[in-house]
Amino acid sequence: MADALFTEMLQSVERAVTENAPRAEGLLAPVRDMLLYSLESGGKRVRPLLALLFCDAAGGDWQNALPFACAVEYVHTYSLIHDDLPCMDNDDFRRGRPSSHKQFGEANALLAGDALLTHAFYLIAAGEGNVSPAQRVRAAKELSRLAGAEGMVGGQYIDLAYENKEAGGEVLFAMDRLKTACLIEAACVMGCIAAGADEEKINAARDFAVNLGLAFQIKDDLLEYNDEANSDVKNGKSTYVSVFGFEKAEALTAQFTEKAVAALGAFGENGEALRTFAGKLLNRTK
Ligand code: GRG
Repeated sequence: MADALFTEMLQSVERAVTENAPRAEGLLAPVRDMLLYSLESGGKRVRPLLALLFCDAAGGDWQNALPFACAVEYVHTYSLIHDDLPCMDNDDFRRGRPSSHKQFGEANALLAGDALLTHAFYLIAAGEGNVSPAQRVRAAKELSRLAGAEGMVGGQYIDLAYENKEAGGEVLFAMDRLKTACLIEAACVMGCIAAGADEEKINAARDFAVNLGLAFQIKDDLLEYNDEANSDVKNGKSTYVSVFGFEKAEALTAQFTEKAVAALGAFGENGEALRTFAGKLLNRTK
């Protein structure tokens, strides 16, 4: 049941991510190619799926949340392109292919990220779907705050500040609350906004997202632990595995997932697909 819903949502996200890309033509056609190179390279689409699942759980028509879902995926894609740049994590590969700057040059990769970030807000303002102007404004407010200096960008700042400097558990949690969980929070909350959910459900979605975000990051560290291309090791970064050890990190990811699932009580039976999805993220292999 839930699997059929995930498949349908995923197909819609894949279509919408491509259809909503800027229509750059003529002299600008290479710009569109550059954006699609990163948008269509096999990301898991975790954030857009969360937006759609929360819209559904809050009683909305999830198709209405597609522009918001794409907006979050565009911000996510921009963050990965910029994160891979030589001045940041300096990664030559992303999802098994040359990273954007390796394929198109550094200046173009910078522009590709800028274009995706900007276009995300275009989609929220102008996108299709039966969503009111007030809902669009609220969504833009959430995404700009959670992706910005007090959110994901702030988390990236802490990440860079701790390169070649040991970070303890407290710093890791504070950093990933911002770097990873904030964008997940934006996705969950924007899905609720698209459904016209009340504040109780929006707060429950935040609670879910903060815990799921930390579980997701710890799981990411666990998966990268045995990966030779792992840039955390190369860049001298502390991870949950280096700070807590593999087994404790595994226990932590399960505990945070449990807390996330507990927050879904506010959605009653409608939270079932989200519960299944959280379990899939906990047991993912990539
Ligand atoms: C450059 C402002 C700026 C921020 C960068 C996203 C990010 C912040 C850094 C990338 C490195 C990293 C490990 C970030 C934590 C979030 C995370 C686990 C990203 C990977 O997300 P997935 O697994 O990626 O959803 P896919 O490839 O599936 O889309």
